[in-house]
Amino acid sequence: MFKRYLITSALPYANGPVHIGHLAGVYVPADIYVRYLRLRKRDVLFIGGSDEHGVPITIKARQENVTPQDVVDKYHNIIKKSFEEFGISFDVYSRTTSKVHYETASGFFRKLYDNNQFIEKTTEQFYDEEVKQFLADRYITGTCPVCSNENAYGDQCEKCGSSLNATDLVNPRSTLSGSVPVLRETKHWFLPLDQYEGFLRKWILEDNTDWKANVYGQCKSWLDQGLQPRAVSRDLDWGIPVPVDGATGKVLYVWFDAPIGYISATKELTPDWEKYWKDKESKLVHFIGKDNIVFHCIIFPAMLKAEGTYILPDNVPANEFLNLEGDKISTSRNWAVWLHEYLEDFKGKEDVLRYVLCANMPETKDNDFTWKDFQTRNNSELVAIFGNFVNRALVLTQKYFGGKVPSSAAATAQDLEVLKEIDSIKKNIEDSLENFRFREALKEAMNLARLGNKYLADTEPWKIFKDQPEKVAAILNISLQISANLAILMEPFLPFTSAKLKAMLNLPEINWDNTGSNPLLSEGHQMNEPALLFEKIEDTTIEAQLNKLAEQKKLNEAKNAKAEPQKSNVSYDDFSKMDIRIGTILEAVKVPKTAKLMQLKVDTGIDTRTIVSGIAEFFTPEDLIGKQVTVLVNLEPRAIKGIQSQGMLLLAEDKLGKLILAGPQQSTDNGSVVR
Ligand code: B3M
Ligand code: ZN
Repeated sequence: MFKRYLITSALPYANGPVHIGHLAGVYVPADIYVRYLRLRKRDVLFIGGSDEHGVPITIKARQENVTPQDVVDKYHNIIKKSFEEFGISFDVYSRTTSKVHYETASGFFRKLYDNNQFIEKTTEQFYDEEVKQFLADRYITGTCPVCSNENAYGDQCEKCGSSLNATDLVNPRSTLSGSVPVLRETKHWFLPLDQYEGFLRKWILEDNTDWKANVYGQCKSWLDQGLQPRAVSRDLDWGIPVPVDGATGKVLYVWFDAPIGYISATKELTPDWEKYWKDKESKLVHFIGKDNIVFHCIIFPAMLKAEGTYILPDNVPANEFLNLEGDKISTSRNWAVWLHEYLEDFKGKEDVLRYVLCANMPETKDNDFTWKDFQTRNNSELVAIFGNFVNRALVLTQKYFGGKVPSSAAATAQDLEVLKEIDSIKKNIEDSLENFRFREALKEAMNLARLGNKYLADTEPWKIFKDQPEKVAAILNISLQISANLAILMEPFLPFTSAKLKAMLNLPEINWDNTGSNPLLSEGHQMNEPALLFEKIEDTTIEAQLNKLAEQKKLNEAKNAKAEPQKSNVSYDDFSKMDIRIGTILEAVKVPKTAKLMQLKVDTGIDTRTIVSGIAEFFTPEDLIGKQVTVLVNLEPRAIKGIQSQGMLLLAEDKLGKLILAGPQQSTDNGSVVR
């Protein structure tokens, strides 16, 4: 067994808030694992922080028209706060723009440089002549040479996970100007990964055969393709300057500095950091998503090996991706459930999301999050099983025994059998958690609630109290022992619920190791008033979330929709038959008993006339009165709902079918002819 644990979770780019995909992939499993280790009294540090360098940040800064520093300040704070509220229990949540990180990352580079671990090479790299800038990483896209994904980045294809050099891309394009880039010479420092191939093959393929199949498989395929030297510097103005002479305008590659961020954050946390990073008796585990595997299993270990004084990760339990309602989560398409929004919409229901994301965790394959499943898991698992069981046990104890734990003296062998089952369930949870099988662990923990629920349903203590109060005492005693075990064994998964339950049980401080069939609550122990642990989630709540997504889908479709094709030509004569004028709307009232019709009085400069128009869905009378509009005045008059309409307003219809008042740019005399 290891003496201590160092648990890291991928540093999210501070270019946007975090969403359920990040949570299910990285932070929920990491937090469960860490909470479990803490409960077992292991020496553990949980490291997190924001990744604040690299092109993802500068791209966002350009989009928002602010500085990169503004971007990282904004999102670092949003991310940090929402992690806290969601109960992700970091020992430190740092950031890679911190002073200690600059020093640590520079020092790391400098040591490798001084020991001649880099190759200094002048190579040709893509350059955008329009914006006069080298195109690092995400500044360039093109077709992935491995999987033909047309939107691969200069350093990585997110579709197949390949790590790329920009010059590998087919049909490269600048994301800054859209132009075809040219090649220009520039000097950079390369980590000769090819020289580490032998070491990596042995370390991963022979010594780490216990890694998850998805992780091991990806590593093997990279190693089998052969490793190339990787540039660890970039021509960018945002990042940690390359700490050597003659490197003006060059910064460390973000994937060089970011993993060192784990070390910097540990330094920030404790002066004892070296114990965790350099002692063979420490177990280092990286929680990441599958798109980060190459960086954590190949490149960072090679860096650590080159440096020479650090331990290597013992495991890298990467998860696959979570989809949302059958579609890939995407920040640019805003197709996501954002954590900070969830926390607003579902106050006090942090554990529901933790539960659903764990139950549905993409451990071995991509999985789908749906709001319907979220509701079902809440209503028919958390409420109907866990909540219902605990509530019945506590309410009945309150009712029959004034909230004092009753005597188990009358327990039969059968009753005690139920208690015994806790031991095997606990053992299963431990085995699953130690091996990063979180879904299975949660299922086992829920089995304990199921066991209790079934026990009460089978014994029906509410029916026999009058005749057999001692028997009821024993049943409730056992049910309360199960509840107390649930309070501890569920804590890694549902920390907020566990705290509530502990308070209701008035549970003394109990270690994980004391849980099991030995009673946790002694006879006569006074408990507090029970309250519901979970509440039902109504259809309307789910519909609101689904509507929000449907709106987003519409917007995305509209963004992609092309403008209507041009109609066939008309002669000038035909056109000049139309008499189009500028007019002012004087009055507007909705036509009663219709949804769409508005009756308008318009000053056309020629006269004041009535026009009936199908615009009431989009405007209130106040939006219209006093506005100048374009009017087709010689349209054949006709009666609409019994009102004589003389002419037609000309409005623009956007891609979503919404009408827009698009009148003259400048106010002018009514009656002015439009031609
Ligand atoms: N920021 C990539 C990501 O957010 C990257 C992880 C760094 S971990 C050292 O997926
Ligand atoms: Zn690819």
